[in-house]
Formats: sequence, structure tokens, C-alpha cells
Amino acid sequence: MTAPARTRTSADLIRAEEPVLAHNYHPLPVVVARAEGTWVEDVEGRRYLDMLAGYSALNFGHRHPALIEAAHQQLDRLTLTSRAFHHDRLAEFAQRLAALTGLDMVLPMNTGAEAVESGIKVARKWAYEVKGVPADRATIVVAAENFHGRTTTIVSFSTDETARAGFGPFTPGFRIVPYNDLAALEAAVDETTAAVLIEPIQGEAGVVIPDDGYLAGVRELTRRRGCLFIADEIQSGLGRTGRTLAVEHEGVVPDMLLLGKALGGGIVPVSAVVARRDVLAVLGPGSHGSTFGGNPLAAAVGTAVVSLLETGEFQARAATLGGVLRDGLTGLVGRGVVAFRARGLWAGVDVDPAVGTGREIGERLLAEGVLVKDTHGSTIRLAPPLTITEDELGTALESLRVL
Ligand code: IF1
Repeated sequence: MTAPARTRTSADLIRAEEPVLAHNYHPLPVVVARAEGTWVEDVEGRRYLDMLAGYSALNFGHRHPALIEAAHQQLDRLTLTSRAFHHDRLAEFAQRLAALTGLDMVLPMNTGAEAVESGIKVARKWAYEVKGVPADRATIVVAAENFHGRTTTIVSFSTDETARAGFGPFTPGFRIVPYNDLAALEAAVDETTAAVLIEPIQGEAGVVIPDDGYLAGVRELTRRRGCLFIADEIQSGLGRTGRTLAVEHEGVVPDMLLLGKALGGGIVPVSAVVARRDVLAVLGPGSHGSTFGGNPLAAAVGTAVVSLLETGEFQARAATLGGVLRDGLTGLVGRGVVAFRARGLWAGVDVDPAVGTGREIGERLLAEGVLVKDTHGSTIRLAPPLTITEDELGTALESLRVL
């Protein structure tokens, strides 16, 4: 008989997972039991600064009071209807989310990958029915080093062998070009191209920020060549870079936005395809769907998230504290940090491999009370909740100084 859950140690719980939980992750040896704001607490009561924030799903911190309240109120009223019927929270969620992004129409889904898959389906249907691409000939151009999720179609156009190996056969119809290369994009687009799908900043690649003008160039190219510009803002969006959307840094409005992660406030999975009306108009009854897409609980939490973003407070915090983050990292270059890329409260930090691997760095920072996740090699990603205080940010930066 194993010890009852409430008295189990972190070690007990890690051991208990081993035989029954698929090993598709290699988590750091910490077992989180509670959290609030920027801080998490493990089973033994040790506290850690969360500098990962659920890969940007916790932009508003753990259990933001306004979001938890919205969830509690909805839990006591209605949680699921399916979209076979209307419910009283969806219109407001769609209206306010569309208004927040500057686009017209919303397709509510659940996970980021579902939003990406839905965007691919809509773009293909638009290519056939609006652009006139011959049936089954539509192509979508993507960037090397992309990360858009884990479904078989999405990994079909991944350039990360670990994410692809063993999952074939792969979905055809995708062309891969180097990121941040407008000439390569120009050469890859032709009369079969439905869309160009890119991250405005590549997250998993190590927070790779394109040259100024790249996003504007993609916008001009796709408009001129008659294909859709799809921006995957699932990680870069919703305040992370100091603007509501990362594309705003270049004043660009894509034809379609893919949103997720923080849209669910770190409480429930909420994602969405937000696009021009003439694009999403290709979907008619029965052409697409989802059991939980747009459910009342998701819509209530999503609306509360949009309310937080409408104030501009979190975008301003990310912009201001992003300056503190950038200055702090600049001071570390040459002292264990080789280089970094940062925009808003989001940074990819290339640590000197002589200091350690990404994993070793994560373990050392864990011992310092700071949670980070490496991306590749010795690059770690910093993406704290946008609620982080300047003191907390200073604590996190200090922990990097002692690496
Ligand atoms: C994992 C990475 C980050 C995303 C972008 C779509 C999705 C993601 C730009 C799909 C999801 C997550 C997936 C999660 C870890 C995390 C991740 F390391 F995998 F690559 F953030 F960089 N577009 N990213 O970043 O959204 O279906 O997960 O809701 O798979 O380990 P999802």
C-alpha cells in the first residue's frame, strides 16, 4: 500500500508516475503542488520563481483572481452545450476577441495545434473556393525551425527530427523555406500557394526574432501574390512581446491569426482562428467542428482574458520590464551568456556550453529557486508571467549571474 497522496513526498510522486505515465517528457525533478502569481510551491513547500509560465500560457500569472472568479461563476451556471445549440457567452467572446485583434471573425477551438490544423484546413478551402487552386493541389509555405504543434500533419512540416521520427507517412502540400528570408519565400510561392504560415517570432527555435521589415515583407508579398498570411501567435501573442500581438511591432495585420495558450488564462485550453470574414466564410455547417470548441467555460475565461488585455496594462508591463530584462541580460554577456534575443518579457538566452547543457542549467537554476526550460543545446527560454515584479525579475537575473 503506498502512502496516501496527501503525505507523499516529491520523490514518492515522481516514482509513482514512472510505470503509468508515458515518458514523452523529461521534467525537472520538482513536483508543483500550488501556485499564485509568479510563484509556484512544491510538495515540500519550497517556492520557485516560474520563468516558463507554461510556455506562455500563464501570461497573467498563476490563478489570476479575475480569471479564477470568471471560471468559478461559470462553473456554477453552465460548462458545456456543444455547438449543436447556442449559449449565452459565445457572442461576446467572439466580438471582443475579434475587436482586440482588428480582424472580423472567430473560429473557437481548444488547443494550439487544433487552431493550427483548423487554419490549414480553412486556408486550403479558401484556395480552392476563392483563389481557384485546382482540387488537392494547394500548398502552404512554412519556415524551417518552425514549431506549430504535435499532430501528424503539423510534424509533417517540422524540421526537427525528434518531433518527426517514426510518425510517417506525412501530409503533403507543404514547402519549407529558411526563416527571415524574403527571397526564399518569393521563390517558394506560386499559383498553388494557399498561405504562408509563420511565427512572428520563433519560440521553440530559441526566441528567434526576424530582421525589421521581414513581417512587413511577408505581408506585402502575400498580398501581391494572392495568398494568405497566417501568423501563429499562440506563443508570441497576448501581451508577451509588449504588444497585444507580435505582428504589431511592424504594424502588420495578417489575414489570419492563430491564438491559444494564454487565451485560456492558464485555466482551460482555449484557442482560436481569427480571420477576415471572407476567409472564415468558407466554413459552412458540418464542414468543421469540435466537441469543446467555444464551450461556455472557455468563452467565459476567454472573455475575462480579453478584458485584461483591453486595458493595455499587461502589454505595457511586458514592454517596460522587457527593458529591465534586456539590460540585465546585456550585463551577463561575456559572463556565462554568449548571446541573447529578447522582445518584451520573452528571451532566448544562449549560455556558454562550457557552463553546461540546457538541462544542467535548468537543474542549477532549480536549486536556486528559479524554474526555466531549455529549448535546444544550451539555450534557455525566459518567459515569466507578465505579472512579474521588477524585484522578482531581478532575482531571476541574479540566479543567472551565479551560473
Ligand atoms: C510541447 C515547444 C513551446 C507553439 C506555437 C502552436 C503550438 C505551440 C508557436 C501548439 C505549443 C508548446 C507545446 C509543448 C511545449 C511548448 C513549446 F517547446 F513545444 F515548442 F512553447 F515552444 N504554435 N508550444 O509554441 O499548441 O497544441 O501545445 O496547445 O509540445 O512540449 P498546443
